[in-house]
Amino acid sequence: MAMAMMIRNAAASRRAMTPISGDFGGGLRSMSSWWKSVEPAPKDPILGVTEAFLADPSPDKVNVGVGAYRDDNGKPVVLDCVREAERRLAGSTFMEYLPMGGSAKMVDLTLKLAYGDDSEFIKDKRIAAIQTLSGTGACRLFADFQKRFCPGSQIYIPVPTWSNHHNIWRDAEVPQKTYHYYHPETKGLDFSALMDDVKNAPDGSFFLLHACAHNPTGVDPTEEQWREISQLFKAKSHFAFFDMAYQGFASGDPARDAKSIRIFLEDGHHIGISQSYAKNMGLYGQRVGCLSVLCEDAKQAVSVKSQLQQLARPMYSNPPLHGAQLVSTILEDPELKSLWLKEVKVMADRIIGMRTTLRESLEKLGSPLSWEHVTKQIGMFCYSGLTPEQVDRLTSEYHIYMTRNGRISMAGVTTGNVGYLANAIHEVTKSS
Ligand code: KET
Repeated sequence: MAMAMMIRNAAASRRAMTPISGDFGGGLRSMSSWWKSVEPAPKDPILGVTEAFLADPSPDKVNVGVGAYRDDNGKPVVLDCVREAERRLAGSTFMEYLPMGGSAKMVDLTLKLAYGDDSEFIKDKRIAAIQTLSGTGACRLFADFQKRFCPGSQIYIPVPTWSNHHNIWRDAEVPQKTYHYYHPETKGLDFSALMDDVKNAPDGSFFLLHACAHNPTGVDPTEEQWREISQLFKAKSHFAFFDMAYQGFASGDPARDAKSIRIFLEDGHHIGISQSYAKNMGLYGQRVGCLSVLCEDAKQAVSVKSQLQQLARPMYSNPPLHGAQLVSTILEDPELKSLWLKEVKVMADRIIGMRTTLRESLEKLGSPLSWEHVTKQIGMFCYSGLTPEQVDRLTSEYHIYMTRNGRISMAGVTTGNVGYLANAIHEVTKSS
């Protein structure tokens, strides 16, 4: 179902992007006809939900669409460590351009979170890394890099995945293949099908992996399964590109959430990583993240970094300053860093608590369905199993907004709305 939707969306996007044909050679043309054949683009399956939510005047409305953390009063959160960093930066008059690769300090501190504080790869300068426009920018830059330097290659993407992954590699003109990931009946990982797809892909293929807190399913491989995946990748000489947008949101501990990456590093893979501070530092609109590629040696890393910068230069020249300053201020001060780690844990724990309450509420209402997966899944999202039609009813009858694939952003569930949400879910599912 979700796959069919994705394919329909992709087809609609292609239609909407059909270029204008006509005489562009200086021939006569009325001014009004320039964009005549431009059709409205299809709504984004995630950000379009926020637009619809904002347009709804109902006082009961609930937004569990976009993956953005809210406190228990449903309010956006600015972390205390960020407030303190803001205070320390207040009055800073440095407004110069950052280099094309962004803040070297921020990048170094960010690499430690992914590769480990004592990583030999960092010490040996084997990692080519630049600051990016958050996680989306990191994925896109990698996709462009892949296209430029491995022009015939394709990318294997899990089913399902974050919808924007498809747009990113499509716009970078890298052909996409999919691999099995989620098993709708067990609502868990389809490990054997995943391994078959990894095995059957041509040697040396590119794979996109969610490092932790898989979006939208909330289902991650176990540590043992990651080890098996890594071994098979090795046997097949595949390239692993990790999208790590939720480091800290799976377990509450960023180091633990990097386990998949550390396993691949132990096994000697040369991986790529996208990191984002949108969620785990609440810096959504600051657009701060990092792209890194582990290279064979320091010399290769210099070349790769220079090429990443070369891709950034004509696109946005250099990344924004303020978010990078905030991240550096927090991570370079041990006290602020430990405050951040505490706050990440508080966010993760609130979500875990809401999972329990949502499941219990549905059970108390006498739901005939099993809601075990609500508490089994991890990270920001619950892949509820609601059908697109049931989601439509939730929106039209209860003003509850979520993506049509049934994904609930648990970060938007609060003590105040969980009962209302459970009741509405029960109403639309009880006869199924
Ligand atoms: N990767 C994944 C897996 C992801 O879920 C997101 C954001 C990103 C990357 C990019 O985040 P950035 O803000 O560029 O660092 N996901 C949420 C928001 C969105 O769709 O843009 C979401 O799924 O709701």
